[in-house]
Amino acid sequence: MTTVLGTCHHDCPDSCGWVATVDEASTDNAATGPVVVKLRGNKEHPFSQGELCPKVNRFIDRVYSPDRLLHPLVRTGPKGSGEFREATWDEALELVAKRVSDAIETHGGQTVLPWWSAGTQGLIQEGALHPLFFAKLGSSRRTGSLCGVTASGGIAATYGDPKAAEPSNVQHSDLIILWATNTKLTNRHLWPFIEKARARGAHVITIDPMRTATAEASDEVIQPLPGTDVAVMLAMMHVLIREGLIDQDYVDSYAVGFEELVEHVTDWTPERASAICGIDAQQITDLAIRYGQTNNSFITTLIGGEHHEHGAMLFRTMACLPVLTGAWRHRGGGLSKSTGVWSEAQIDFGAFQRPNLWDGADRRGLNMNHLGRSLTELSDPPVTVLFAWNGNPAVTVPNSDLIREGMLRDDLFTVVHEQFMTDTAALADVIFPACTQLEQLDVVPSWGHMYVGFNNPAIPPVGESVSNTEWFRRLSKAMGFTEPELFTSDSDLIDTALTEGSLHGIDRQALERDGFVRLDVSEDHNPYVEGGFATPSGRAELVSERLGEMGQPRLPTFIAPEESFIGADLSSRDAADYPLTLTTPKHHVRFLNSSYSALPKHGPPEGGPFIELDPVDAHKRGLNEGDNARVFNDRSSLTVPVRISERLRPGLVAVPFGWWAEGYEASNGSTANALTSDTLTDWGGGVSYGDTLVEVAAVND
Ligand SMILES: Nc1nc2c(c(=O)[nH]1)N[C@H]1C(S)=C(S)[C@@H](COP(=O)(O)OP(=O)(O)OC[C@H]3O[C@@H](n4cnc5c(=O)[nH]c(N)nc54)[C@H](O)[C@@H]3O)O[C@H]1N2
Ligand SMILES: Nc1nc2c(c(=O)[nH]1)N[C@H]1C(S)=C(S)[C@@H](COP(=O)(O)OP(=O)(O)OC[C@H]3O[C@@H](n4cnc5c(=O)[nH]c(N)nc54)[C@H](O)[C@@H]3O)O[C@H]1N2
Ligand code: SF4
Ligand SMILES: [Mo]
Repeated sequence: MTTVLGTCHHDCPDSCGWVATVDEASTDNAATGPVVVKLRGNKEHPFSQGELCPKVNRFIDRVYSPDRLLHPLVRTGPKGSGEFREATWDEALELVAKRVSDAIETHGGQTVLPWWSAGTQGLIQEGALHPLFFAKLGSSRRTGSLCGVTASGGIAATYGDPKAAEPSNVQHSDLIILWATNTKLTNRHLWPFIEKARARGAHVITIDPMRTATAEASDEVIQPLPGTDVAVMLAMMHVLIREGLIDQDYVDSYAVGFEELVEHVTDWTPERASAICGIDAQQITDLAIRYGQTNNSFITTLIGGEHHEHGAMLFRTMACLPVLTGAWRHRGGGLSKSTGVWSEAQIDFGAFQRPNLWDGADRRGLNMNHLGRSLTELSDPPVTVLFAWNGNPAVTVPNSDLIREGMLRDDLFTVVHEQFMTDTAALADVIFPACTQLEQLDVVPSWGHMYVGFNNPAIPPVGESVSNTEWFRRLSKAMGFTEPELFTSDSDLIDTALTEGSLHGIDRQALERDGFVRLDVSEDHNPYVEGGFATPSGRAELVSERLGEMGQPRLPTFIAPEESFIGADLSSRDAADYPLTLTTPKHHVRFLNSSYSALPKHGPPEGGPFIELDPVDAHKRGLNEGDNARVFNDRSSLTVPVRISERLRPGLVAVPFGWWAEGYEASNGSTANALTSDTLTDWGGGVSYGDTLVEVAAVND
């Protein structure tokens, strides 16, 4: 037996360190060669501290699942029939090279669309080689983001860049606000740091429209309607000013626009906000006073708030709060969000973009959230080749019936690289088998803490699967490309990003030996103790001329999303076709987005998809617990069992996201995201899953 240090690759803030135990001599598994017999958390890892999670505790089941794709597959039946035959790598590559070359000859390079997500968020397996390969093809470019860029863009509007506090600093705080984040589910290894603060008497408030597991574990819960937080924040500002709770010295020294902001929020009384966000004016006043009276108040947030039409504005406004109270001055004070920007400052992600490989011509950008539109609406040129890997867009991207419609086009050639026959893979023409994190080399930058992880492969690739980088090397060879950069080895790719460019002391040897290293940031580092904002003025911008130039409000401003009843006469709700707001949250402890939902020890114990609604809404529609209901809007319709609870409020319903179509009892390919809105966010290129209206009706059969 040997042990191998690695790091979880999932798109999860915790980036846990792990230890794989490998039986070099095992013969009791279908896989040839060494077998991983145990995977546990690395006790030395300072953030995850030896624990993994209910998803990854069973990662070995995933690696050796009988459903794993182990050989290239070529479609034999009609599109979407799921009928494939095994092919050799050579045959499959040759087919792809021919179809791609023909398409480019007919329509030009931009007919090719690459779509990837963060199935692995490792440095090289997510980021390397594909930029070169698609630049060489002259393809369309993937733009936008499913996750994170809107939040970062919002914070950057106020601070100049998205830098905020190290999340574990929460342990030193006396007032913790978990704002639009479900820590206990999505960021579980941060919770012990919150408990540390609590043991010293810290008060924990969760602000979330849904009474989540995190809300249940908090001291106080505030449930605004989704998409209304900016109104709450403006009223908080009003109260902070009225009650003299501004740190005037901090504001005068390190911010711009205070006078204009004071004027702007004069009318934003808690009563006004209350009418929009549906929480008591007194609750908003109490929140503001508690926030203003606590020196080291700490707001923890991640991504939940960005999935709205005005998601960036939410983060831009939130970033003003710790400036106004001067919380940034104090240990345990400030705000934390994803920490990706810290790794980006110390690892040279740009090293993977070699601009010399293409002629510098502009290539059209297509937002990844608009995959369905890109496949069904473009003509100049149409998308006739889709490469999809490292993600499951047929399930995870909004307005997904349109994606399915596009992927069913006979004149579209789709190439997928996957570990499993996902809903996306099932719509492909050619599928290549992908390996898992236990089979590949990588470095894992974290977006939830300050440690960079290393991932040593524990075993060789299972079956004929290959890593993303090896897939691109093989595709480049099949296309007849010869530039040496396209064939860089994994180890050299890592060196490229760690040693070229802007690295500040990430020592690869230490990384490989220990499994992680800390970024060059001290543990008590607080980025804005003495201002130092990255804006042109060097100050936090309560008023932002840059936003004005982008056509956005210069000041924090509440704007109701278009697909909502917010700000509308609520009696109009009764007459509307789609009177209910739908949220489609991450809900299941055994899923990571749509990953794991089809595995037998993960999916079935979660019990299947459902619609959760308030007794008031249920009874209005004659629905009882366990009944089947239809949830529908103009985009799609789903049939799911009813769960009645008081975790939401009247007018707000939830369908958990993550199940593939086969998880629904009756589905012709639709999943929760068939219903969701693909309206883009105000800035940042994200999308507003959370601003979706539906109606729910009993199914009479
Ligand atoms: N178990 C598990 N863990 C995960 C994931 C998973 O799928 N499963 N996914 C990972 C990924 S990719 C990410 S990005 C992170 C996300 O981590 P989080 O941002 O913590 O998670 P979300 O569930 O996206 O959103 C958090 C909460 O925001 C609330 N919310 C939605 N709209 C609003 C609003 O307008 N106002 C307020 N105040 N709250 C709102 C939702 O009800 C939800 O409970 O989690 C990661 N961790
Ligand atoms: N309604 C709704 N929709 C949402 C969200 C929500 O809260 N509600 N959350 C959004 C968020 S925050 C995110 S980040 C996205 C996530 O969306 P996706 O990134 O599409 O997430 P997954 O469904 O986990 O798909 C990852 C896929 O990558 C594959 N994979 C894993 N490792 C590798 C690898 O090394 N190589 C290759 N080729 N494949 C690999 C896995 O098998 C899996 O099928 O979903 C978004 N969609
Ligand atoms: S999914 Fe997240 S919590 Fe689970 S092991 Fe991976 S990094 Fe840790
Ligand atoms: Mo995400």
